[in-house]
Amino acid sequence: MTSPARPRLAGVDAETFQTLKGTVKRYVRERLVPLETEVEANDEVPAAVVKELKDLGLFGITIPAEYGGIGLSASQEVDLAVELGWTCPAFRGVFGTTIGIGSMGILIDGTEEQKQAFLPRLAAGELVSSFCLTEPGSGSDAASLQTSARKQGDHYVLNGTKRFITNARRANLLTVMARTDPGIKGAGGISAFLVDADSPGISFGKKDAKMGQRGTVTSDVIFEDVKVPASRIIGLKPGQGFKTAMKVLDRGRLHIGAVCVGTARRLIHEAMTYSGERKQFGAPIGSFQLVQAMLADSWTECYAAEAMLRDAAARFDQGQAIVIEAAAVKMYASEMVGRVADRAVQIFGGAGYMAAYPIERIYRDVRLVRIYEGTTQIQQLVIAREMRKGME
Ligand code: COS
Repeated sequence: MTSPARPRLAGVDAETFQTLKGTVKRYVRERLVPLETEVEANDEVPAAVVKELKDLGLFGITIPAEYGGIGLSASQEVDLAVELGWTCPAFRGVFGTTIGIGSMGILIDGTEEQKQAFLPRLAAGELVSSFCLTEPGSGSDAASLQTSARKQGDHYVLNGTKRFITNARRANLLTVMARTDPGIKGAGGISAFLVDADSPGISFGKKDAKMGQRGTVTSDVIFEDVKVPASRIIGLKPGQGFKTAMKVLDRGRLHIGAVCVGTARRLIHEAMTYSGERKQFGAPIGSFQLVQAMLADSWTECYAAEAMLRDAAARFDQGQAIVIEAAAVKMYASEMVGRVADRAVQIFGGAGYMAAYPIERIYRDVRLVRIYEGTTQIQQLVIAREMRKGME
């Protein structure tokens, strides 16, 4: 079901990685966790933290060293993302689109000139990037997108609206999927453009108010007669943009799976601590078997997701195509963390419903992961499609 797709990805040496991971783990737990209440209250990540994240090199973790990044393998990237999943999503969100969906299109399908032009600045955190696929009328059915790119001489003119775009208001560089061939209704008519966010004709909707994930920033992006040079089509190949987007999402789905594992670990940690302290019927509630069953189920499901994640990332590093594995990891890990969050609320009881404890926030935050970067139902379709290919 899998075939060679890319060169192998070696990543950095084990010692360098362990040092980086240790630093990130300490930073998350000692610096970021104490800021969670502030981020929730202000709906904003402090500017000092944004600078620290840059200084740590986190904007460049997925970009190869030859383009100025750290160049982690997928296995190392997910390992780090598990650590980042321990705290609220707003912190990872600051650089999440830059290391993932916002830059991977250039890395996967860009020309050498495009890589040289953008990747070093993205890795340094000088450029923040964002991925503009979703539209008001096209979410799961991404191939039906309507944003148009009309060719005029040596440039294109973009018109349309993108919706729920993470970090658009913070971005300097937008990867925009637009229809260059109106005669082709589906995927084949779409191209991926690298667009400067300050181009004349681009405006941004107001920051979306959301159920959770406070401190992350999403908004509409509106394109009105935006001129983009033809040289800004990723790979200089019109009609390939949908495939580029799908490849980008494959790796992105591994990353999301890793964040889910990290958040599930945090939930289990909180539930274990609370169930050891909270007494009812004269004993800590963690001594009761019905509570233990919830904890055991959560640990087991988290372990299963982690095993899938590490297997899929290792396959990616070996150069295999991981379309089916990435969809399975994203689906299982996001559903898993939803169940773990629900059990954590149950274990905390009334306190789990109160904003004074972190569980209530995490419960709301994780609801999104079953939806973004492809809903569970889309992952099911992808898995079934790939399974059927195997039968042919
Ligand atoms: N890697 C490379 N190519 C891929 C691919 C992948 N992972 N997935 C699809 N393709 C290619 C297909 O091989 C096909 O190529 P050909 O036309 O040469 O045969 C082309 O892309 C179209 O694929 P398909 O026919 O499967 O497209 P569909 O319109 O049926 O849509 C789904 C497929 C539904 C899976 C896709 O639209 C999707 O992933 N939707 C969810 C989008 C999403 O995740 N949005 C979240 C917001 S972005 S953060």
